Amino acid sequence: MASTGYIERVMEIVTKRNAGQPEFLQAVGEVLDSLKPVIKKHPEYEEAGLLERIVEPERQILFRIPWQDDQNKVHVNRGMRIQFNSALGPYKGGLRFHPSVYVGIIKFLGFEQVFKNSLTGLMMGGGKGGTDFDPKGKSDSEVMRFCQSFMTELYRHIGADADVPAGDIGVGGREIGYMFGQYKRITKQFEGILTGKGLDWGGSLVRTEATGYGCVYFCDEMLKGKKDSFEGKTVIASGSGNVAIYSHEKVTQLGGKVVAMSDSNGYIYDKDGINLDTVKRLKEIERKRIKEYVNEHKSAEYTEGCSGIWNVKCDVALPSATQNELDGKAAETLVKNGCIAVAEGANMPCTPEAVKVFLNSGTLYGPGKAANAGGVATSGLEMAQNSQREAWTFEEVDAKLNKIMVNIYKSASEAAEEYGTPGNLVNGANIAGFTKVASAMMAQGVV
Ligand code: NDP
Ligand code: 2IT
Repeated sequence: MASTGYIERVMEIVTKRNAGQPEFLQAVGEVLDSLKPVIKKHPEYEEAGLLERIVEPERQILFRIPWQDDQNKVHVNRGMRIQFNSALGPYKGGLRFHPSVYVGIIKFLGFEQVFKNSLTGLMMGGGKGGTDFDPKGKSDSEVMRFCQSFMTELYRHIGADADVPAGDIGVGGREIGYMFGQYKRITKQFEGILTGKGLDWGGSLVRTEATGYGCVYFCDEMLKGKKDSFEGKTVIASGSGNVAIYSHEKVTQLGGKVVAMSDSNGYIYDKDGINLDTVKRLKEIERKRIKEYVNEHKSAEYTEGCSGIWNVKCDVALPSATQNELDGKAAETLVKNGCIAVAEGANMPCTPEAVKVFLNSGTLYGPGKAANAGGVATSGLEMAQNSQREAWTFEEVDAKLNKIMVNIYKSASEAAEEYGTPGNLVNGANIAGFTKVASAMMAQGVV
């Protein structure tokens, strides 16, 4: 028998040890809460100190990133890579470049990544990295010099079979290219040490689209469970970055209409459906603000402030910008307006209060570690292609991505059912992700 209060005791340790890191405590608290029935079934986990180990990163690397702007002024940012858990494979997870980045955010993301990667069924451990550098308003040369300085330290900690970073907020194809070039220059090795690479030099087709497409595939599975589909649905996809853009693309292909998108300044609403070509050009090429959209589309309105987006009436919400962007009040508004499904494109975009509202109201709710796992899954497929020195077709990768998302939905639903909370994909995803990592850690001894 596991002694009563094991989970609570572990949470106490985590709270004490990680004071001042609310996002990390939020992510750990949610997972531990789901694990109660699993711990009851596996008393041996307590003796093995399994939870104490799983909540502590294996390694945390912090470093200085000095770089010079176009006026030769020197700036110093802080870089970090958190290698959270390698029970299932090399550390894998993105790099975030955003001024809000500090250890607590990267730790929450690394912790989530461990279970997300497990859910994909591919052999990947979990990690995350980043910096408080803000790429907004910087020239290409400044971003290049920054990326080179970042990699000048990071290169010694990563490797195709050790740790394979990728993109996240503020890191896309441009940044991955600059970092890959610097790694190659320092080590003279052309290796798959990053994913999200360009298609001509080792990248995988569908990686750019993967998180958004995967999130919509996942949501489609939730809808199918209710004999429903995206056909004719009105959809909000918050954010206007990589995840929001490709969610929009797939929703549209499946017969839905995305009417609202945002950035950190505000949101646009277009009742006719947002024109994706305009958003792609503004965001991917010109790197402009979303409010510029209304200059080109008279049917659209712009509202200052991004949190107002949840007041827009919709059938399906895909929060795809950042953590805690959708709170309890926003969730109540969505439910009141008839929203039937929420799938998290972003990591932890819904606050715990919002999650409660969705679960209690019977709204279909797909948590990020399940719904947005398509990005890292396709990174795993990129690693497989790199190892084989092969490149698969778009159709091949897309079919594999779809199958992975269907499987994630299936294993989360089945685990939810098996452990007594049918339909609760929060519990289901946490349990299904955890059990694989836990049994690997048990087999690998106290490390
Ligand atoms: P991008 O940098 O491409 O886009 C981020 C979008 O979110 C932008 O529109 C940005 O607006 C907005 N945003 C970022 N921070 C904030 C903030 N603090 N408040 C309000 N809006 C904000 O990033 P991605 O699309 O890649 O990532 C979005 C989310 O998806 C993140 O949570 C990420 O962790 C998650 N994710 C990404 C994956 C991927 O493969 N890229 C995989 C799985 C999850 P602005 O331009 O104004 O900053
Ligand atoms: O949060 C995530 O899963 C990502 N940013 C993608 C990570 C990856 O390694 O592709």
